[in-house]
Amino acid sequence: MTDLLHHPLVEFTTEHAPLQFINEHGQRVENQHNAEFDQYLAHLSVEDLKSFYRDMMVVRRFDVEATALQRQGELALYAPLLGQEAAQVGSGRALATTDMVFPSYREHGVAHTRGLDMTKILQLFRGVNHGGWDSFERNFHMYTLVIGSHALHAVGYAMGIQQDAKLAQARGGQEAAAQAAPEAVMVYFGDGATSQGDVSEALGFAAVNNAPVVFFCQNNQWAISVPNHLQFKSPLYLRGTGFGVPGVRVDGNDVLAVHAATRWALDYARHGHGPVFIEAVTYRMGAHTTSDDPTKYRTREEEAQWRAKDPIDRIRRALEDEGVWSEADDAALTAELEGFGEYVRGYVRSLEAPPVTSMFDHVYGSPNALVEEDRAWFTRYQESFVDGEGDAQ
Ligand SMILES: Cc1ncc(C[n+]2csc(CCOP(=O)(O)OP(=O)(O)O)c2C)c(N)n1
Repeated sequence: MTDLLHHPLVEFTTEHAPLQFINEHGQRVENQHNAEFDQYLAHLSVEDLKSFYRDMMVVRRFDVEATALQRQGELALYAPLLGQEAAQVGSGRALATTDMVFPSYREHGVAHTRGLDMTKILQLFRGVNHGGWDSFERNFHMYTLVIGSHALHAVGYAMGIQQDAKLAQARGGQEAAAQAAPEAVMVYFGDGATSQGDVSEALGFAAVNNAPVVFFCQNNQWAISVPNHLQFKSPLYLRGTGFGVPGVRVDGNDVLAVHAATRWALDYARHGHGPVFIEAVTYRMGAHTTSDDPTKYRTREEEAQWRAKDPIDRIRRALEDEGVWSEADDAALTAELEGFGEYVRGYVRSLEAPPVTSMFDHVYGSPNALVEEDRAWFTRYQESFVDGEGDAQ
């Protein structure tokens, strides 16, 4: 009889082995699987590799600072990305500036690769506004806190790109359309999001419309306290195949493997072949958010196992082994990180709370009588506090 109480973790059999270029000891890996993806790393110079490491270190420093700021009461909440730096930097650095990104709420590293000042994100976590950046300035959409919903937004946007290309062709002829750089969309979500109907609906729509969208799933093993084995029984990278969307599983702690797979997928999507699903196998080393206590649901052994696969140690070891990382590089990076940490702390502490009635300002794009009524009521309510605590200004 089947043991219904036994839920094995999805196993990494050879068949399901993730794409890898650098193993957890920092050693180069060569096999048939990665040989197919080699061409997507050919453009990288030693300086590029060093900058991958540098980006990951900056992102981690940001994470450490933001977590500490939350503990000091400067932020209401923070969602750490500790451990997911390679998944985010490797994939983010594969994007073209013209591509559009739909992140969820943990994509601080991707924001950094887009050239967005990650610190701006902390406006949201301090609670002074709903975002703090312009989605179109860096083609990096607002964070989405409703799990999986933005997969649908991403597909809609990708279909819009297709329609724009058709229009351009109709207006300017074949030549003009061919000259425009083909754009793609990337949507980031976690393993937990794959349990939402929205993600399945998005996959179906993207597939039949051949939409230029890459579904990038960071499988960090946990959806808050719910582990992988309580969410699915078949490897996640195969999730798209039933919809006709090819999938690739990549070692999410290997920045080069992530980079190669994402470049391939974006190329595939932007050249009219349709969507791709990438599963980056990684681990959330920190808490889900600063409100969560992972000691309640996961073991110290599991954490130690993954700590040994730290994505930053791995690339650092590879750079050292190749003799391209010097003491001078180290000194320069340390100084840069110190300055950056100071900047993050100063920026957050300088953020002022807006007037509470500002929450009514952007409900609609044009004046709305009902919203104005609500604003007037709320203002009267605030003024009813005699101790001045409810200052509506
Ligand atoms: C539609 C919806 N349902 C539930 C929640 C509550 N919630 C917030 S985060 C989360 C887990 C998400 O896990 P995962 O998709 O794996 O992403 P991760 O946080 O691990 O990056 C849940 C259930 C939500 N925000 N939205």
